[in-house]
Amino acid sequence: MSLNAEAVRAASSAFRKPPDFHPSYGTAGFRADADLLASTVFRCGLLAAARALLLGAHTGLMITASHNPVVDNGVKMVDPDGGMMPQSFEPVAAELANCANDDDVVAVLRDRVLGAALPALAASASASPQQPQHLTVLVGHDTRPSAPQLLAAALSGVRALGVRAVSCGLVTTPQLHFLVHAANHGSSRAADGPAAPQLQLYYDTLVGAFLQLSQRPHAEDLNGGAGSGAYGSGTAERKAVVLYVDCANGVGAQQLGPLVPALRGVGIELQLRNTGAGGGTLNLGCGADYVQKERMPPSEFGDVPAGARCCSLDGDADRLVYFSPLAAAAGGGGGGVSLLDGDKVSMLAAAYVRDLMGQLPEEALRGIRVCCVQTAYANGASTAYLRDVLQLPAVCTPTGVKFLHEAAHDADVGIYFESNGHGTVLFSQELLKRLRAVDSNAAAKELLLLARVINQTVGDAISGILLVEHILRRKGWGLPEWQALYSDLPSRQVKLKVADRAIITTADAERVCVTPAGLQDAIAHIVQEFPQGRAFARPSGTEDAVRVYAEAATQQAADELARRVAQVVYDLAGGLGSRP
Ligand code: G16
Repeated sequence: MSLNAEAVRAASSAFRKPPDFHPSYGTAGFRADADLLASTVFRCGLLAAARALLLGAHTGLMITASHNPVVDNGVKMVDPDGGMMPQSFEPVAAELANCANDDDVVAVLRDRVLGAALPALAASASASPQQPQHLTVLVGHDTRPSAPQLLAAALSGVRALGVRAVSCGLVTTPQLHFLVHAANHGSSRAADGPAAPQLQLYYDTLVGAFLQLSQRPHAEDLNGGAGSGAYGSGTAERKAVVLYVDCANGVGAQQLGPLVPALRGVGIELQLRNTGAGGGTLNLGCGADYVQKERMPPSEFGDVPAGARCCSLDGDADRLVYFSPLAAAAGGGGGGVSLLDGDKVSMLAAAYVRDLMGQLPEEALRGIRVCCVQTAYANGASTAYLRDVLQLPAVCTPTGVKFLHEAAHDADVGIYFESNGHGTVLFSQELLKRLRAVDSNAAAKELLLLARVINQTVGDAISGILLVEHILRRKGWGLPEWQALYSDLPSRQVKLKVADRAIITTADAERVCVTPAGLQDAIAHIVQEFPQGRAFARPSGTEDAVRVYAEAATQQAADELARRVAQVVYDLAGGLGSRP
């Protein structure tokens, strides 16, 4: 295979980079105002095709800006294993996205992306079935109005390298990750690449395993345990529930459709809200980010009774938080929500998996490591619960699924969730092999089914709903019992604008500011005034903002601590607008 420079140059000329636009590869890929992004998405198409050529396998590209406002868009890159593009490739992705002209695009692609691999690719192309036309880049998108135009740019980029581009249409980000993995593994792998996306396989895998789980008695009962202890009573287990789902006016609404009849059949009634049908705007006054940060019920929840079981997805359905509306104060004031964030999902999953592991025979457990991965945003009470009650090891990484996912892979069971609701539970191949070897043990069987319910490629709100509902049902719990696992420390998150957020750099998994000079000392000085106080500031990798997190013994104190830290950020890092 040789690079057809002329084809790349010609295709690239249709997608010129705006001169003053300097895209950077952030927390989850490129993200910006959609009007600026055509060249970036075209070049990501080139990059996804180049990764397919380099690895001899199918890759993916998702057009989404997830939780951002509807006017933004972005790209998330998917590697053949269904995971994210490795971080080592991010600098060259940024270099390609920032090329000033078509010649530079060709040069970076040839010298920096394909580079030394070009001669090898040329040699293998004649011998191998993995010629460009047999490799596929699967492209998905969310519900943003800018999607069609950016999809065209992505497809053009892929095809400029002679690789097949297949549009999966409207899919969630986790579905696209799943599809890419499926295209490269197992029964759906075709010699000439996937002709059509295999969404049915996604539902069959996750929902099929969930339905099997819901028909099984408690693992503890089957293993001869008391049965009504940790897992609750069989009667409570069968109680029908209504779950109100805030779909953020995003792609999750459509993709949850097949779950509605399937879950109704086992006594779970999904009531979908903010589906887009009511004319609502993506992520505006709704969605997981809104509910988690504002602690308010989303739009279209006015008639949902206080105490109801509710959850909220984000725009591309890779985040999930649960909540319950609180009764409005006398006089009609907004009632707020009782929030069960990503930390609560994580602890619920960790407690459950730990209980199941405790029922496995000794030989299955030898040398097996279970670990929870959190970020600096994890509520201090969740970290204490993990350490003191569950007695599981915890790892703290910087913000971003890419960091947590990697750390979770170091364990045999890696449980990772960000507080904002991104996360999953990863099972190692070694553990799955051991579980298969003892699958007459009911807990082993249940863990094997859980590994199918839980999306193994990336955090997935749909998969998360199935996981949470299964555990709650097993335990015979409602949201209050789940909430009572531990009491969150009061916390507050705020964001502010500064002239250049890149001047804030951090260390120690973002818990310490390195620059600008004096900022960390100022934050530390303020924090010591607050009992149980903890605070940090970090530049967002998805929005033009600096985020400040604070927690303290009371809500009033957490609010005040966040405000004081935001003030020093404003003063020392070039705050814009009015001082917090
Ligand atoms: C993305 C990432 C998440 C991260 C979030 C916020 O979420 O995938 O891992 O927590 O951005 O990042 P930041 O604080 O740097 O803006 P999403 O849902 O927008 O894809």
